[in-house]
Amino acid sequence: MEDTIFDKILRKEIPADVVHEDEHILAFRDINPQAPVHILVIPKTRMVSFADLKTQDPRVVSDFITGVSSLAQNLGLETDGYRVVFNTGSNGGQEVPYLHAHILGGRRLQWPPG
Ligand code: IU
Repeated sequence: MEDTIFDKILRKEIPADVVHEDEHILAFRDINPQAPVHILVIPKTRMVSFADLKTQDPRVVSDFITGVSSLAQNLGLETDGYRVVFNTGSNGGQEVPYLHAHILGGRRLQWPPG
């Protein structure tokens, strides 16, 4: 698998504005935020995209998704709501080939996305 900028952030070779880290996930602020709160969450188990989740150990999937949900709560986003996005592949607009969830909140988001 290609070494990406997120691998380097995980290894602390590149700085990032980390908001949460535990044994399963790392979460940091997006450098080009699209909402007042825009966090990227990556699993420590390396995967390219959302498409890889179906072949993972269910505990890995659960730890990742539960981590995203808990983080959104801890960020105070549950009251007004938020959005979780997994851009997947080229049509999905995925630029970094390391699975990441975007958590977007802090404003009323538009639908449908472009
Ligand atoms: P995408 O889903 O792969 O398109 O999203 C990649 C995101 O990673 C995008 O929102 C970038 O602004 C963000 N990002 C970052 O936060 N830090 C970086 O060093 C790089 C991209 I490169």
